[in-house]
Amino acid sequence: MGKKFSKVTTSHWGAFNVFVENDRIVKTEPFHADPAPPNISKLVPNAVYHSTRIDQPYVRKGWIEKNPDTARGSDEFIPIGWEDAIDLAAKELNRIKNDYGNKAIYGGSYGWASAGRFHHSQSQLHRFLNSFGGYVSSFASYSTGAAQAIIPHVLGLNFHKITWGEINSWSSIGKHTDNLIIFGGINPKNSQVSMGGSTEHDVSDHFKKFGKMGKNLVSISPQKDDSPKETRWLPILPGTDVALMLAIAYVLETEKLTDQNFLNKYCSGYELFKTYFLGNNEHVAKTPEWASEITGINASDIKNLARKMALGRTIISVSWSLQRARYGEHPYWMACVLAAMLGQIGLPGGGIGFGYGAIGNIGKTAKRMQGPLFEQGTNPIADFIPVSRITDMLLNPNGHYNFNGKKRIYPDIKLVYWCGGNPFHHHQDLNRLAKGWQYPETVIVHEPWWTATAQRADIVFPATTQFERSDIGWAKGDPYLFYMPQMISPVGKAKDDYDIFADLSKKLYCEEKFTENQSSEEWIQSIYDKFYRQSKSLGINVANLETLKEKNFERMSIDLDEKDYVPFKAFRDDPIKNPLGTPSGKIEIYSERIAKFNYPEIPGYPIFNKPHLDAKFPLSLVSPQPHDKLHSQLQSAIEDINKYAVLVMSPQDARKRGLSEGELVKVWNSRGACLASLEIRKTIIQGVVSLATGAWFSPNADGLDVSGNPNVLTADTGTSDLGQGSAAHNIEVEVEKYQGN
Ligand SMILES: Nc1nc2c(c(=O)[nH]1)N[C@H]1C(S)=C(S)[C@@H](COP(=O)(O)OP(=O)(O)OC[C@H]3O[C@@H](n4cnc5c(=O)[nH]c(N)nc54)[C@H](O)[C@@H]3O)O[C@H]1N2
Ligand SMILES: Nc1nc2c(c(=O)[nH]1)N[C@H]1C(S)=C(S)[C@@H](COP(=O)(O)OP(=O)(O)OC[C@H]3O[C@@H](n4cnc5c(=O)[nH]c(N)nc54)[C@H](O)[C@@H]3O)O[C@H]1N2
Ligand SMILES: [Mo]
Repeated sequence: MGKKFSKVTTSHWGAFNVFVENDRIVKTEPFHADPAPPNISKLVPNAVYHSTRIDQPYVRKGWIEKNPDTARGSDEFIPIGWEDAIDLAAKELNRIKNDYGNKAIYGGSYGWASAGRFHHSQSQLHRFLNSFGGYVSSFASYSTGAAQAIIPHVLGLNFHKITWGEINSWSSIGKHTDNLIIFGGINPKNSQVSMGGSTEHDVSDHFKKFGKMGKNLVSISPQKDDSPKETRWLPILPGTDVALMLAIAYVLETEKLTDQNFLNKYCSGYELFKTYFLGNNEHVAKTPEWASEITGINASDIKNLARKMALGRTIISVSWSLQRARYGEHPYWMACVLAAMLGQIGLPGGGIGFGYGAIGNIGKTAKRMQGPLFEQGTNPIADFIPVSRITDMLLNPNGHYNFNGKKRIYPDIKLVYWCGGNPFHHHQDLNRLAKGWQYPETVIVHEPWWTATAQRADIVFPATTQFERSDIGWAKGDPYLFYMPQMISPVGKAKDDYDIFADLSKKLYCEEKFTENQSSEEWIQSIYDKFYRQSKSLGINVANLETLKEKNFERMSIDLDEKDYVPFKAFRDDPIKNPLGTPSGKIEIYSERIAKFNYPEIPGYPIFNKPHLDAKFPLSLVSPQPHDKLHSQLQSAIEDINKYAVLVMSPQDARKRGLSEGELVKVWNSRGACLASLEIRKTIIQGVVSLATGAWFSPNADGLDVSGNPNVLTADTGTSDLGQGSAAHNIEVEVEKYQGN
């Protein structure tokens, strides 16, 4: 590969041109059809050859020497050859299987890895472990754990069916919506990213248009820049949105602005719920004055907002961040209740919307189709954990826990296998994870880079990046199709995940099952052919693989702009013939089923639970997604530009603490401490600080995380016993000037 060329590839943050000279990526340039190309791609040339790339397989010294005085995270690594590494891992997998069974292998392996339909790390690992007899898996995601649990109880359908189906498109909002009431923001910064890629980044453009049309766009969030500048900012303290929503309900009910017909015909339990928010012997009335104290929003602003919402066509948009916090089920449930009170569910441009902006392709109008897929096979082991309960599982083998009405038991895990994720960036309370992580006998990790997780493995396999292999690029909701050509030879001795698993499966006598005697190229051809035939049968014309290889990419004709889909229309038209999948067939404002679970934090209807803030740590920390990268990916290239993570604080809070712009600060609470550089901004509400996710956890000798990872501070509790989702936002902290070197 000595020549000079440029080709297009795609990534989770979209498509870009890659320029190669003498087998080396020299630069990237934006994709011509992307109106707002992310800067993230510019990091690629540095990151791919960065000194943090893993050059060959490694084994942890204390593990191979069976030295109990060593620990993961503070040990040395010994380089070993590929053959020895495969041998070692195969022997270990066999030993664990023989001694404990496959139920002792955790392969949940959460993580985004890279775009590309065949070299999809999760599918690769899961197919391999299925071929080997199975593994303990994980349920739901860090993104939407609580939502996935609560929405089926309230609306009777799978949360993903809303995200990718029962949702108003941007075009429908443009045509029909008067009031877009946004909780937690709709941020073009976040919509840069979508699983598998978003090619035309258009969220800013939609807002420019909506602004010109004079729509009422309200952004209720602790940070002004959570939404585009066309919105009006209503600052709110994190974790208090349900109080605001309850007060809106109070105004709607007491001022007779509810759609009583809708509530009677399509909902169950409103009368019971009313006694909670109107107040009785047991419960205080949820008046605007009551909510004002809690949220920091004026009572008169709350009243005006409620009245305005009842006037025109209204969408209540709730970001995923609101449910990624303790009690995160409630804002989602309460948003459904408010939308039901307004009676616009099932009308064009009305109702609810979850996750606009969180993921670039939400709200796009491209036809939903089945993409090219590398089949994972079936898992003979039924056991799973809610994905973010990993530390609980490792610290409490055979321990009991509640989840969505069931009493469950944690498995006893002896081997952890991770491929394509970075838990030592993404999990909450990393110091606690570091303790749990010592429990298994063996940890195997595939990674291109020496991330915080690779540094805590026993066997480390160096994986190729997406630029070092060919693949197919396709994403839900995106009209583009890519052939992602191999750009460069593998860096160092890296191998594709597929080839690593193929070599392992040979040693483990499950090669037939895993590879079906096909090479990567043959798999790409066969999964593409299947996709090609499926698309044809749906009347969608796509190029065959040979043509796609030549063209590099194509835009499919799958836009549905003209025919705006109206979510929940069938239910609205005939609720008897088309009931919801809830026990009552209706929208459940009160859920008998949830009430029977007997979880104090989530009775049979949505309630406001006070966030547990500690007077010693008066600031509330939010930890949003980074604007300049994807999670923790390309982090080493970022650190070459900005050495420290950035903490955003209000001028009032900075003044109170005598802190100034650009200063190094220590952010801390009872769980940990990290270092960050201070940015003082009027765009954040007083009492709240913001530190983006994505650093590679690096505690120094004093336990201070110098990388600036907010997860040394976050709490490792589930959202509730119902969802057990990750509760990352709204954490109590204090900030002070950093006194060390
Ligand atoms: N405090 C706080 N924490 C959070 C969140 C929050 O809001 N606040 N958000 C959470 C959410 S929503 C998410 S989705 C998670 C994200 O957490 P992760 O998905 O774990 O984050 P990534 O950095 O994308 O991790 C992917 C890893 O895969 C590696 N990789 C890339 N390509 C390949 C490949 O081909 N093969 C292999 N083997 N590896 C590859 C990358 O180098 C990277 O280390 O973080 C969660 N953590
Ligand atoms: N550039 C970039 N984009 C990404 C990603 C990335 O890594 N980089 N990751 C992607 C992934 S995996 C996901 S899941 C999505 C996540 O998308 P979201 O969950 O929507 O995004 P977050 O960035 O976690 O949070 C958005 C904002 O919510 C606000 N917020 C926090 N708590 C509260 C609250 O209690 N009330 C209110 N009203 N607001 C609150 C914070 O100010 C925060 O800035 O983003 C995706 N987009
Ligand atoms: Mo996510």
